[in-house]
Amino acid sequence: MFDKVLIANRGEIALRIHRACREMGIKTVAVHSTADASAMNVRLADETVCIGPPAARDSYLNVAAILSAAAITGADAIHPGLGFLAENADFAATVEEHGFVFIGPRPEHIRLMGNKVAAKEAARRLGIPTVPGSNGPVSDCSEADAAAREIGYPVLIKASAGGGGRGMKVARDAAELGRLLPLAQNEARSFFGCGEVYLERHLERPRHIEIQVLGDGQGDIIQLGERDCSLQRSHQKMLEETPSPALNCAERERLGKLVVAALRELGYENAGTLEFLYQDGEFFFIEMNTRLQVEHPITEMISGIDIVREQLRIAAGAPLGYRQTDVNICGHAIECRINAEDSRTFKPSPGRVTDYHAPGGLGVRVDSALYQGYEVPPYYDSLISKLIVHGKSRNECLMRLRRALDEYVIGGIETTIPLHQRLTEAAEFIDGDYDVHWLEHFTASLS
Ligand code: MV4
Repeated sequence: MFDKVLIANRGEIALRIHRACREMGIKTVAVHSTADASAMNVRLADETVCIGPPAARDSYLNVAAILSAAAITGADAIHPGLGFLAENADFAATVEEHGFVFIGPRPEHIRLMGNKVAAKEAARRLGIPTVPGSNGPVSDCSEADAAAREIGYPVLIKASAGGGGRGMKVARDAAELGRLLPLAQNEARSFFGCGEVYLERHLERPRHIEIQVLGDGQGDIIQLGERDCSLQRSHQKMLEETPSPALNCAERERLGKLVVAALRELGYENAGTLEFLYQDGEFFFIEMNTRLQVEHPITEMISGIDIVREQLRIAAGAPLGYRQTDVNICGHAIECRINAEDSRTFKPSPGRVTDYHAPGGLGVRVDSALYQGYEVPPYYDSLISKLIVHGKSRNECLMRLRRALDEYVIGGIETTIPLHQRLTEAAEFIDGDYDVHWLEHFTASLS
């Protein structure tokens, strides 16, 4: 096992990775910007290196500074966490070229899944159902309209280099497609540095279902069940749950088997998540994330498997700690993402945390780097805490979640806790009856 790991991230996820390392007897190096000098993950780390000023491009995205910090401290491996450099194939390759282990998938798999057209093509080849679409990029209006007539209107224009919903456009007929195609190409070029776009049939009321996998790189793959991430606002997830209230056992088993067979053939290594749209009993692959995800704790709660520990073991060349038959899914788990934002306007609310009391008790987990007196910096995303609750049934989980939200005190800044409290009282959420658009309407109806 590694002696020392450099954690190239910040906030709650850096602390999450530190905790896994500490439990395994691995020393940690925290790299941080000047804005994060007093962060909890920095305080707890064995060694710390300041890698630059607050702006992420000068610190958390500064590859030369991160590699220097790894060399100076004698780290064996680098965990990229999520966001920042986690899905940058060139970074993964550079880390390895400098003699450090990259704790994540191989660069070629990161690169493959980073291009959404190539990812869909690979999925199709591996027997995973995808959304009917143009099967490749479209470059001009006549080519696009021909593809759209095959697919059937309405169609969705997506960027090949995109993901996460940025720059998507719905076209309901040929005229609208002709108008939106050049716009989408220009936006894709300016957002992602690549103007390539493709078309998909537009699913009107899908749910977002994703499945967590772990691979050893030798063809051994396990899946840890699905997460329902349909509750999003402006393409930001707010609450995730597992199992999905929408799936039955047969559908769940079909999806799990499909995914394991495909990734076995790919020889996938480390943690990954396949994203699907689910509508009318059908799954359609849209993207794969080649990294640890924010919402990984709900899967840990129902499986009892420490996903970050498995990532470290796999990267160190150990076999998977579990076979598929060892994976026992138990109960229900929900995660609320708590942001430093006004719960009505969603305006960021950085500043000093004057009072802090985290909830506890049976089935309650808080993944957060907050503490009383901490100053939430204004430079990064506003996720400050994840409240994760586990129960034997969905109903027990919901009751426990309401109780834990009521106990949680974060004073001095605005947070989205009040929104989560209202959400847990909404009939549609209680009934599990929601699609990817529902939360948008719900939050609009409150203000
Ligand atoms: C779609 C879709 C409907 N039809 N693709 C948005 C984020 C990106 N990962 C995929 N997204 C969507 N793709 C087809 N063919 C609807 C969405 C979508 C969505 C998906 C997941 C979660 C929230 C969403 C909110 C709006 C739209």
